[in-house]
This record gives sequence, structure tokens and C-alpha cells, in this order.
Amino acid sequence: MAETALIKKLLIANRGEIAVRVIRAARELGGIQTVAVYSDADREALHVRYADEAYGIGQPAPRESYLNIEKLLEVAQRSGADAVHPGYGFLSERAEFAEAVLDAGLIWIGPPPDAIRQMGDKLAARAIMQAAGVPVVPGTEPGLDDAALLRAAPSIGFPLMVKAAAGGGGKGMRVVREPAELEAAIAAARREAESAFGDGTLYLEKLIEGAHHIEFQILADTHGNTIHLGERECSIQRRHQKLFEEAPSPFMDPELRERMGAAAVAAARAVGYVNAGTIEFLVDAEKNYYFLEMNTRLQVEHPVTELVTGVDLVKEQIRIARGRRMGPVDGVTIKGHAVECRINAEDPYNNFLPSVGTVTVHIAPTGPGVRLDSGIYAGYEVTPYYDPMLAKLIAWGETRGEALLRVRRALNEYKIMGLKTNLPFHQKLVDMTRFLTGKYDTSFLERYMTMRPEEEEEGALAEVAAIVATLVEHQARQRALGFANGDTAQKAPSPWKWAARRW
Ligand code: MV4
Repeated sequence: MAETALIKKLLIANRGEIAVRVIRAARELGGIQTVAVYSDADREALHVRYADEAYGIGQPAPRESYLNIEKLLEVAQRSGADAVHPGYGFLSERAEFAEAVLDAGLIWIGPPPDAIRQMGDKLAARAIMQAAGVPVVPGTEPGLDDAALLRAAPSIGFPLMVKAAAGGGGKGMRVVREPAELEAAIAAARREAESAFGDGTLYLEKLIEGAHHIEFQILADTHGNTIHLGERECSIQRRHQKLFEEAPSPFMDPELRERMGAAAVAAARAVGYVNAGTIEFLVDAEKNYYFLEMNTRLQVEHPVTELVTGVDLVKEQIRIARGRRMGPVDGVTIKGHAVECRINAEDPYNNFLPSVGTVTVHIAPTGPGVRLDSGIYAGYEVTPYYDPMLAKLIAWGETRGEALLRVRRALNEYKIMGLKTNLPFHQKLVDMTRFLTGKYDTSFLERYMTMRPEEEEEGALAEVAAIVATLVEHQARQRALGFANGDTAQKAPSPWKWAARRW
């Protein structure tokens, strides 16, 4: 279908791997110049190198740069950009930013501001979904004050969750197992919500124990077509930060996928959604599913959906924003299995504390079925100002087993030196029998995953032993080839070359 809006220059209002990802999609579509923005800390960043143009937007602190709407719009105007892609995080779900872009006469590669606003209020979102016939977790109605919440609790039953209407992503949440704990939990959640979001509105929900966190990818064009592209299992989370995702979900069956997919499409239609979005559900052990939240942006984990559907979601976002009508609704089929490991600059042996420093060695895994969406390179300085995610290592296989074997092989090839990363966490996860069965839920990490500091010692010793063994073998080979008697007819190859090869 013809696209009515022309995009000649796209500003990416983001950084890191997602900025590189959007630049790649724009470059592949052809005819789109890309504009990067960078803070003082990101002058040498990869996305700056890949873009056609790059503009400094201020100091490293996000509020001085990547969250500064005025500065971003000033660069859009100065560069002559005619569209803006927000990536994820930062301003990607700030309705005011979407409005400012549209008011400036630019194309917003994302949903209508009103959809962002409606889904940003978790209480309003619940009401909209209920009205649309989408199952929500049993909970309280909007507008209850503390006394009303306390009165309503018995009808919900314990254990329950106290949640912030302006929250999301787990912020301002409290699990309450006994009635006696409720009053204090409400007070604590309110304080946290007021300081984090400036809005202390709370609500209660029945606690769904042993739940799966399963989300459906949505694409909606400007011609009333809304489709889903299957689901992602996102239950491997630490403190509400996803670490590992996979598609399709090992917990899913075709009938449930049909029902949840239809609910996801109904949810998107209920808010007049356009562009890429995600409907998050909780699914309990009995396969009851409940609407949790709608993410009105492209998500970190979008590559696993891309690999099993063959759809380039960023290109689809740009095409939808240009006005293209999507193809036949039944065009999306799921082929094979994909897994994603989020590679973070964190020390898994020290409570996942953030790690910073200059990347001295970056050896990227490649080979069949491996994709690395990365924002780093050897020589790149990782700073403490931003989210610790450095890269995403994704693997596709015909089956879940092949995808897991591939990502295990790729994790062992991946070398990042100069700072700590959570690669050992992922290497351990994909080695755990209980995980490999695919029978896991959101309680898995808490129950079964421990990263003991002595393991770090063991891991390092194994690496040193491999290098020493390589050098000993190399020198034996040199002797056998006659280099040892001073014969310098040919310069002996550097021992490190052997070590690197053995790595
Ligand atoms: C829940 C829940 C169980 N019951 N709500 C909300 C924000 C999202 N990131 C996680 N959320 C959850 N909401 C009810 N009524 C379970 C989760 C949840 C979760 C909670 C604690 C620890 C890890 C979790 C991982 C996924 C989902």
C-alpha cells in the first residue's frame, strides 16, 4: 500500500544498542538520513559513529541530555529531521514528548500521545481493558483512599499486591501476605510512589502466585489493521529487570495463544493503538491469564520476535509512520525458537553491582543463528550515567534445544574484558537442567539461581589453565619445528596468537 508521508531524515532520540538498531533499519530502508544525539559522555559512542550526522545535546546526566525535550527538538529543527524515533526508556513513553514532536510538525515513530497517556495510568488501563473484555487481575476500583482500600482488602483476599497507579515495571509494588501488614504497606507504597512518580494513587490486586510474565507483540497501522506477532516469555527477571527472554513461550499452547492473542489485539484496539506495542500478561499455573500493563514503545526484547517471525519490527514502525497499510493479517507465522541474553555491565558475583571501565577486549560471537545487538567495541568507555545494558546476545534454532545450545556456544565465545559483566550468570542459567526443561516461572531466579563468589575464582582459574596449557603446547610445537635451536629463519608466531585461538 502506498505510503503517504515521506521521511528523509530520522532523528533517534536515544543512545546505545537501540540507537544503533534504529540506524540500521533506516539505512536498510534506504533514502533515510540518520541523526544521532549524544551527551558529553557518549561522544565516542557507536551510534554516533554509525549515524550520518551527530549533535551534542549536553551533559551526561539524562535530565541534561536524553530527557531534555527542548534540546532534542532544537536538534531536530537544526538538522532538518522530519521524524523522531524515541527507542525505549528515556522519553519513549512520555506523552508530552510525542505531542511536542507532532506539534513541531514532525513524524512520531510511535503511538498516539493519548494512547501513551491512557496506558501510563495503570488504574485507567485496567478500567479500559475491563470495558474491552480483556481479563484483569481481580482488584480495587479507581479512586479509593486509604480507608476505602483497607475496607476493600478482605473482598480481594490475601495475599495481595499494593500497586501504584503511576507505577509500572514493579516500582511502588508491595506484596502483603497478612491483614496486619496492610496499613504499613499502603503507607510505604504511597511514599515511594509520591517520590518516584509525584503521584501516590494506589490500588490493590489479588496476588497471582507462581505466575508467568508473558507478553504479546502488537503492530497496528493507521488504516485500522491490528495484528499480534506471537508471545515472549519474560519470567527470568531480577528485581523487575528482565535478563533473559524467549519466543515462543515454553508454557504456551496453541489454544491459549489464540485466546491471549485475541485479547492482546482487543486491548490495542481499545486504546486506538498505532505502531509497535506490547501487551503484558500474568499467566498462572492453571493458564488463567490477566492483563498486567501495556508498553507503548518498542521493547528491548523485540529481536526474539523478529527472529521467529522474520519481521523487522523497526522497519515496520517506520513504514507504519509513513502511512503504509500492513499486509494480510494472517501473514505472520512462528518458525523455530529464539532466546535473548541481556549482557549487562554488572558483577554477578557482587550482588550485580554496576561495573564501569574501558572495554579492552571485545570478541563478538558469530556463526549460524547468532545475532548480537551491541553498543560497545574495544576501546569504548562504559560510564555510570546510563542503564548497564551493553548488548543483547540472541540465538535462533529450529527448536528450543538448538537455540539454547547455540546461545551457550555463543556465550562461551563472547569475550568482554576491562570491566565486569553478567556473562557468567547467563552461562550458568543455560547450563541449569531445571531451566533447560522450560518449566520455570517468575519465582525461578529467587528459588534456584545463586552466584557464589567462589565460582568466580573457579571460572578464572579454568581460563588461566587453558591459556597455560596452550602456551605449553605451543612451545612444544616450536621445539618440534626446530625454532628452539636459535633457527630464526622464520619469526616464531606470537604465543598470544595461539592463546587467542585456543580461547
Ligand atoms: C503482579 C504479580 C503477581 N500478582 N501482580 C508487575 C510489574 C511487572 N514488572 C511485574 N509485576 C507483577 N505483578 C499481581 N497481582 C507478579 C508480577 C511479576 C513479578 C513480581 C515480583 C517479582 C518478579 C516478577 C516478575 C514478573 C511479574
